[in-house]
Amino acid sequence: TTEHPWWKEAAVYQIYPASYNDSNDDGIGDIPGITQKLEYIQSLGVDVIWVCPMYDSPQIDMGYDISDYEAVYPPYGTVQDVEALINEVHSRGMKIILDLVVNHTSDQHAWFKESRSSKTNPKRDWYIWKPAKYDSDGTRKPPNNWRSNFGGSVWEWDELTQEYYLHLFCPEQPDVNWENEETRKAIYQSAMIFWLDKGVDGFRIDTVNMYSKPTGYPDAPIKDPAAEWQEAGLVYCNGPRMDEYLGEMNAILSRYNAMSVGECPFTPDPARVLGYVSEKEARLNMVFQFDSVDVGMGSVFKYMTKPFKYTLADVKSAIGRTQKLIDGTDGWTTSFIENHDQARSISRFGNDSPQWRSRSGKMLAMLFASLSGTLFMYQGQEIGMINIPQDWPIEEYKDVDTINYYAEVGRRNPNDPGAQISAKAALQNLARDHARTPMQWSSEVNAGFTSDSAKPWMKANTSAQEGINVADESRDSSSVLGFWKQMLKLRKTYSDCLIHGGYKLVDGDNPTVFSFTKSSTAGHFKALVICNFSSKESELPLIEDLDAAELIFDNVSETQAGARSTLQPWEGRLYIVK
Ligand code: TEU
Ligand code: CA
Repeated sequence: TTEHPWWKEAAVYQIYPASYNDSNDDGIGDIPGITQKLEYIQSLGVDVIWVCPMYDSPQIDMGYDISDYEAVYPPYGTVQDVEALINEVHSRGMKIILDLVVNHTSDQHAWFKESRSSKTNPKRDWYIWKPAKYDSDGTRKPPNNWRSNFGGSVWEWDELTQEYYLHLFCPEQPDVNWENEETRKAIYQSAMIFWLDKGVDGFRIDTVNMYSKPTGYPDAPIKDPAAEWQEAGLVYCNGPRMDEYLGEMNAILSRYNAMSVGECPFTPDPARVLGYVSEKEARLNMVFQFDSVDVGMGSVFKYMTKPFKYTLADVKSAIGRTQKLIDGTDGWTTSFIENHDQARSISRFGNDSPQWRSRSGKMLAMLFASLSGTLFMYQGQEIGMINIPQDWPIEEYKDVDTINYYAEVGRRNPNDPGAQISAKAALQNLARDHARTPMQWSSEVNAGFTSDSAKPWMKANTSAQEGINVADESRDSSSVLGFWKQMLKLRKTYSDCLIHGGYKLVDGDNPTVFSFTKSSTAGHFKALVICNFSSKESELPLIEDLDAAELIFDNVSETQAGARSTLQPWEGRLYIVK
């Protein structure tokens, strides 16, 4: 057998600290709460945990605004708690990666406080400061028309020093100036080496392609003529010095044999992606491409989905693009459909009605656990968690992106109350909040995330009382949870085709059935996966390989199966073809 680096066959389980497990009943999840659940996590069959930002932070963007890389947000615990978590994970033979957020810091980071204090401060150049532009009538304008990821301009005016600073996300998240070598060294030391020395096994690297900004900061093309600020991701991502910066980071990571997975938005060009993940280029081990999670999103604003529509063909081509990345190349890819920035996959791509949610959740598990690359699962996905109930008022949504978007729609349509109603409908499908409700451990009021009398920071989804919780699903091997465990085992058993194999779409034009094969690298056998993306029966497609295929896994029980030439609603089948 071929030797593979440890991170290729690993299944990674992502944890959102605020919402995982509250060990001291203050309503906020915490690090000791994660440590308490390691036995459960290991029982899933995953190898690595990825912990979302637990660093000290004013929490404007749930910890993606870091005020001190070397401290832990007090409600989550202490540096000692993280050290204990690292040790516990390692003693179980698992690994742990942290979130590395270094495109920006919090505006409360000591570096930014100094930088903004005066134009002559030694750290002035650690962030991106630019003078104003002026209209012919003397109106002050920012340097360009870029829209921030969370709405408004990316430029914030600073009264004290009379300049703008850049923030691709919230104004409280100023972008670091990566052109300054001293700044880069400080980042590497504080955000990376500090934690690598404590034994972490790598990083999920936030917005990894935004560090190098385009020369001259050109305006973005006008996509939305009515808007003041334009979506500019394609302009500011993948700037000219990206490869150089990632080379520097990789030199550090390699010293520790640490893994890296970069978040890579706004990068439609596969050649550019391959440049990041090619083994020879030694930049990143792998990235998260956005093809699959962007399916069904608006092209100007992601929430503009009126009506919320996509076709199975969109799903097929998105998955095809990320799978092709390893086709005859020295690159590596990832398989994922959920994370803390995405609504729940059953609600988006399956059917979350009581009748079909378990079946469609299992089908999605089969699909994504059969794709090549390193597999990433998000907390709650393993029990088939679904979106927030439709009748929750907007006030229950807490994400800054949600709140800003909803307010912006109101501001831009003052005489049209319908605008906010459709904004709410879009958010019901796509808001990041859906991923952030507390993990559902039991059917108790707060889903067992915190005590019944505590007030969780986000309300628990009432689906916990409808059987979607760890306690109930652990007792039932036919649950989504039981299915994921079996699927993760099969993924290892058939790693040659499921993790490393070559992906080939079959019966590509079928509008309701998604079928593909995964050929083992050694070429002896292949896997055939057939998924019915419909709440109706579909005909089993006529696929040549089926003649020699052995059905090894199915999400429909024998009693429900019916005629084998008919696919049941949301049925998923996994065959091995010898
Ligand atoms: O996300 C960056 C990103 O590009 C998006 O997925 C982002 O969520 C979207 O543009 C918002 O509409 C990363 C983190 O995953 C996210 O949680 C942070 O908010 C963001 O970076 C800023 O650090
Ligand atoms: Ca707590």
